[in-house]
Amino acid sequence: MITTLGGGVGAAKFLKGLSRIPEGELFTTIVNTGDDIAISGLRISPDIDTIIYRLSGLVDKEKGWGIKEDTFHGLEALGRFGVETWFKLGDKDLATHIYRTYLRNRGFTPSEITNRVAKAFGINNIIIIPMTDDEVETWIVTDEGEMHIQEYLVKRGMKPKVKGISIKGIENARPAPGVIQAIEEARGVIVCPSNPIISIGPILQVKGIREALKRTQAKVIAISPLVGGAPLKGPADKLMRGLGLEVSSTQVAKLYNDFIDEIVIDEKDAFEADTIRSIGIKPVVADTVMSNDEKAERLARWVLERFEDTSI
Ligand code: FO1
Repeated sequence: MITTLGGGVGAAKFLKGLSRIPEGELFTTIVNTGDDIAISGLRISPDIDTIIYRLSGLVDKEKGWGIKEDTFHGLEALGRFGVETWFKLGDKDLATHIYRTYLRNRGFTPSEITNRVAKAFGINNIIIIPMTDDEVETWIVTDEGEMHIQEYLVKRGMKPKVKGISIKGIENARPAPGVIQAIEEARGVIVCPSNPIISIGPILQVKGIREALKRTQAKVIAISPLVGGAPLKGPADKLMRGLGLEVSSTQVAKLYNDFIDEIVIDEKDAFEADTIRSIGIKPVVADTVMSNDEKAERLARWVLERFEDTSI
């Protein structure tokens, strides 16, 4: 079994690549839930939904999230009541949030709900597990005050200056059933090309996950989300800079230093290889830009081959 960790668009693209390998084995993916938010009484799990929509072929590829050709009549109608409509929930997407909220209200856990939603979207070769069943929310501390990650990303368009990050509820978050086992029993572990601060960061802070990654016998390979020293999408650079970190794949390697064996860096960042090697991590260089499903599959195959390579 191969186990992956990730959240959001980069992870979803890579997992789509993995899922296209016909002779592929079973994959488990542990997904960030720090981006979850309640809007108009509905529970939204953006990273889980982004992965499910991408794997099922229904994602809006242009945006990278949401369902393709969705309409927004429900949201418009909600606007009439004066509720906030900055978070663009499409009509088909709304059905997922209504179903998730309905099951939550009936006592189902996030992992049980994720399993049902994934099945309903026809996903059966990848097991998707939320990092925790406990409620966790990532908040960003900015020069304009503290705000939910979605407010920072979507409502404020990443404009406020980042000063820190606060993951609410993380001290008490326990790994969801199957998470630790998936890491311990894996043949290989892949850290997807996701934001190291807000996507992978919260997963690593759930009790016992980082320790399991250090303990596992499996080779752990991370894929840097940076290309040419910048993220393809999203706020990784703003967050890293705001936390006083350098924006580079070397820095990503340093953040994972205690549990990864190798890091895949993009061709454009090949010059960082020597520095990465000097901190004790093996750098491997590839074209990491997944501009279509074929390229995602090529990268996924290439990463899987790295598990057969035993050279240092
Ligand atoms: N991202 C936006 O930039 N604008 C939106 O209005 C928006 C709505 C939205 C609704 C459902 C969903 O699952 C994701 C949505 N996203 C939106 C994406 C989301 O903010 C981020 O991609 C992730 O949270 C970061 O991984």
